[in-house]
Amino acid sequence: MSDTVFGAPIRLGVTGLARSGKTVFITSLIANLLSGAKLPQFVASAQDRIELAYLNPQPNDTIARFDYETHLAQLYAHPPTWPDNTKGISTLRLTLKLRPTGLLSGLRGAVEEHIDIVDYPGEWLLDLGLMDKSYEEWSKDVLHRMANRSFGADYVNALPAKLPPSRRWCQSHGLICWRPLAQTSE
Ligand SMILES: Nc1nc2c(ncn2[C@@H]2O[C@H](COP(=O)(O)OP(=O)(O)OP(=O)(O)O)[C@@H](O)[C@H]2O)c(=O)[nH]1
Ligand SMILES: [Mg+2]
Repeated sequence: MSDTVFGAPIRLGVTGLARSGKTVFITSLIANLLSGAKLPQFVASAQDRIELAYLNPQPNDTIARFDYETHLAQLYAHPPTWPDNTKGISTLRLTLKLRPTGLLSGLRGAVEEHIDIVDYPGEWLLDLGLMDKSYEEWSKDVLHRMANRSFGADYVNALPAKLPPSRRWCQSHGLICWRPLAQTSE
């Protein structure tokens, strides 16, 4: 962190699949930093350079604020509860006042470093691969992969030659076929 360009906020995206612990981790990280706990893996903390940590208003009002207070209260409640699964993106700005390092550190005052922590629903990760694909391309890829798997081959063989099949055809074969509503043929 001492090597970052001072003044430029750090955007910290916490990533992981759904239910992997992102929201709990972010809540815990913020609580630890605000309470002045020593975090050995965080160099600034291990070197005892954090003079102060505090929450700041967000720079971007169009993105929801990470509801740190509610998540923390849930974890501390009697009985404690885990957060609900995250429905949308949210951010929180944490500001650290850091003692400078280097030769001239004795001459410089503390510097402020903003960290914008981003939380989002883990299931979005699985959707990233869809961003550049049309529905037809995605269907073709899935069916191609299914055909190579023992449990998928029967399903693929049962499908009509013309794809994607109509909802009526799926129902008459006891299959659940999904496609965007706008494109559904009866
Ligand atoms: N024992 C233990 N369980 C945890 C911990 N952190 C998370 N969990 C479990 O993992 C579940 C998911 O945690 P979240 O932080 O909500 O996971 P997430 O990655 O934000 O999930 P999404 O919002 O669905 O993407 C919790 O409901 C707990 O059951 C932890 O530190 N210890
Ligand atoms: Mg979450």
